Amino acid sequence: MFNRRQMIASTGAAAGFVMAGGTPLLAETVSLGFENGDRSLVAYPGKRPLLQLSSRPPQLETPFSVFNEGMLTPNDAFFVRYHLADIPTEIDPDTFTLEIAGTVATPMSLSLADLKSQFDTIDLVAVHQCSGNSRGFVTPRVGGGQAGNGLMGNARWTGVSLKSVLEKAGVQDGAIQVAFEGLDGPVLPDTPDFTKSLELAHAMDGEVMLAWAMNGEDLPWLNGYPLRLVVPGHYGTYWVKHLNQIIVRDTPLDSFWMTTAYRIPDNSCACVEPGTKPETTVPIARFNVRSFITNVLDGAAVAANAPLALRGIAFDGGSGITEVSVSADDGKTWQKASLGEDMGKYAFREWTLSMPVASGEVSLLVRATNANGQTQPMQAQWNPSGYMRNVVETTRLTAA
Ligand SMILES: Nc1nc2c(c(=O)[nH]1)N[C@H]1C(S)=C(S)[C@@H](COP(=O)(O)O)O[C@H]1N2
Ligand SMILES: [Mo]
Repeated sequence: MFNRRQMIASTGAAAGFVMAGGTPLLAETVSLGFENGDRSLVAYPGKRPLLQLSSRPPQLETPFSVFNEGMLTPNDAFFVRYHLADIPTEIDPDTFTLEIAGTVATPMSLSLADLKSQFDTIDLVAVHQCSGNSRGFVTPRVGGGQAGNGLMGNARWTGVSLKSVLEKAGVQDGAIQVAFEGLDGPVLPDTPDFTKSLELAHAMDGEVMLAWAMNGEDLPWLNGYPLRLVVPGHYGTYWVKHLNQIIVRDTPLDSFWMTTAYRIPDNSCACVEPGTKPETTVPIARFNVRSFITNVLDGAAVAANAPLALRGIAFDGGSGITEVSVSADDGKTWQKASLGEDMGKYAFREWTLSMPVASGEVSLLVRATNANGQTQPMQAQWNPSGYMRNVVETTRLTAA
């Protein structure tokens, strides 16, 4: 383990990220199942070997088998995504401060100890998912990190509500947005710093959190130690890591990361005709509905004409999953799965189903529905950034 003050013993800039006292473990190559989807498993500080999408900045994907380990994604297997390569390598939790400024009555500087002692601690299980999760499966292909289905995870987050902190600072008339910045930054001067904003009402909803713990432990370094924003039900781009600055604004944040990146077509499917550009866009917001089989992987061989035990996960943007069904006949008939423990409307919902499969090549489809009646499309939808993929997943099996 690295000590709390210093994460990395030595990093030559060119060498990138090197674990204290060692070199990254290059164990094996894994195929994610699409063109150019071969990834090395690489171990970073605080992480087991994960699928490396890039090293500068570190982008690590969770191997899909992890989602069969339980409903909470282990900290050492949780995905990692950064935009900018100058990530903090040393943070002293005793001197770290969070600054609250802008359109507030009392600008403040809060230590971790202040946050832990001056506000009510809250706890929430919530899925965290990158907008570009599953982008590697998008056809026609789009630019950006070619990810499999591992840029998601479910954790118990502990911290304080952003509302309670903003109330203490006293939001003033004229405030319309709240902006968030972390300790990481660009390497080149022309690259825009990573900064995001939420509308004031969203920031004040009592659910958006400043979290210091994940699954009962300090945040892993690469997941935003010592403090990050948690925006339940909303895509990961808003979950600012190493959060050290909150600015209440009386004008909309004019940041590349709000006005150009992370925008989706302004329609109900967030989609356009493949290969075309949307006329108008809006900032990406809530997760759509997704479901996966986790215990039987694409390409598996199974026994025919015997009950096949299926298990998986489903989630949505916070209305809650009400139904998961599986079809073995291209969607003509569906069998309802049993839903597992309800860990809250933002969490992974486990499902199980035992169904016999006929011999031969079998395709299993899995589809979830949420409390708003929203479900998953049978045909993949497309947008130029490859965001929000949520087509009904197909698992192909050979039953003999
Ligand atoms: N400071 C900082 N916060 C950030 C980012 C970043 O590049 N820098 N990336 C965002 C994006 S796009 C995602 S998907 C999540 C990834 O969080 P994780 O690395 O903990 O999985 O962090 C978000 N917060
Ligand atoms: Mo992301």
